[in-house]
Amino acid sequence: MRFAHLSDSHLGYRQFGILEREQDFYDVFARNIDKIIEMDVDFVIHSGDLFDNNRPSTEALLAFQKALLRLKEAKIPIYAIAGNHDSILRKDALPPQVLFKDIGLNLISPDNPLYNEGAVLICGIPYMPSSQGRALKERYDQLSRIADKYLKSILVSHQGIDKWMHEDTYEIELSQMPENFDYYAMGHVHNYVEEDFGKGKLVYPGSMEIWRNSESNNNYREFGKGFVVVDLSYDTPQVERVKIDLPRKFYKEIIDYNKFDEKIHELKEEILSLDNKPMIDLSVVGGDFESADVYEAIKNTIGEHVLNLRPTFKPDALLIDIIDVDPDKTLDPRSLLHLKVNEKYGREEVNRLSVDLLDNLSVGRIDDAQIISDRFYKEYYFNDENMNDKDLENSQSDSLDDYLDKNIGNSNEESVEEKSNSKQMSFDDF
Ligand SMILES: [Mn+2]
Repeated sequence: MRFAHLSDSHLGYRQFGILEREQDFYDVFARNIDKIIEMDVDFVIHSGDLFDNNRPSTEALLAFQKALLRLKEAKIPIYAIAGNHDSILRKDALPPQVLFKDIGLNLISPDNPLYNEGAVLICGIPYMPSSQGRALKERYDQLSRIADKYLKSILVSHQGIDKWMHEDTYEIELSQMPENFDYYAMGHVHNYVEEDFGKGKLVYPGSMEIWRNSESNNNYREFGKGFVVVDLSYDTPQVERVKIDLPRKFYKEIIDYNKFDEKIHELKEEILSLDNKPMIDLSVVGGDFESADVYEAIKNTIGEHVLNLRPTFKPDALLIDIIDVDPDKTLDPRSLLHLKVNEKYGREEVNRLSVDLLDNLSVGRIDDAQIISDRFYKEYYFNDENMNDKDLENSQSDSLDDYLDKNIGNSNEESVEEKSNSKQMSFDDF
């Protein structure tokens, strides 16, 4: 039994507001689907961030509809979960994926977390923010108990695991993951990851396109972008990386000002040989020059042959030791916030809450931020031990739906007011 595993297609993303970049993401997605059909797999798993946001444009919806209909024609079923980009936390709100259920999308959701493909269990949970890490762990364990009853099982999940995430921006530690699945079909990390884990393999296929410039990195040069094909007929799943060419080249060039004329013309020659206009990150360093003059010279030489040009200038006068600073790290607002909140409160769950709130509030997801706050409050301030024990006793594997329903919550949960007197901590603890 062979299946294709892909993730993080981010349909609808328009990098730097450039229309061609939006189209690139659609083209790449179609190329991945072409190749999957050509390889004649038994089914497909998509591990989240199918769309770049939870209100996709018609173009983005159409790009997926086309792919889905082609898979359907080829009689290849597809299973998918929602990622952090394309999920809606409010309980009764409908995620965009729902539009495709009637034409064949098997959506793995809190209401339908379990599927069978032949004798193989396919199960999972949509993205959960890091402030709900404890609940996430419980849900993994629940699915793990169900997997025990199957000969082969696949866990589908869109989460950051500590080993592959920046500092503290993960939701779960590798050591907390259940170990009895044959294959961990992960999404969220945009680099390619293939790891022996538990009984089998854990794979992040990575993003399908370069979603942030920083993804044009060593991992990309080594593994490319694309998907994997997994063969489950062996004791340990066999994983084959399938690279899909991107429509556009990314350059990250550093030019010594003393060789500027020579280098910029070499670059121009190379660019002219490409089919599509590239994206260019260009730093001019060293020497004595005016940034504005060099900028003019760059624009006049290659400006009309590139899709996007991001120049930086570091003449001798500015070359202190800024070159060693990793801008992704030090200026990442999530890391900064995490750091600051940690200095003030020193509590990991509060750090995580702050980052979750930033992620949602900064893109206008007010409702989701409210839900995250409510859940956090319930998890850490109404943590009634009796109730939790009872929940766990009652959670038979066949009542997973009820269990998830109860735990994933329901913003108007019964007992908030009743229990408000039995709290264990107060907000003053912050
Ligand atoms: Mn993603």
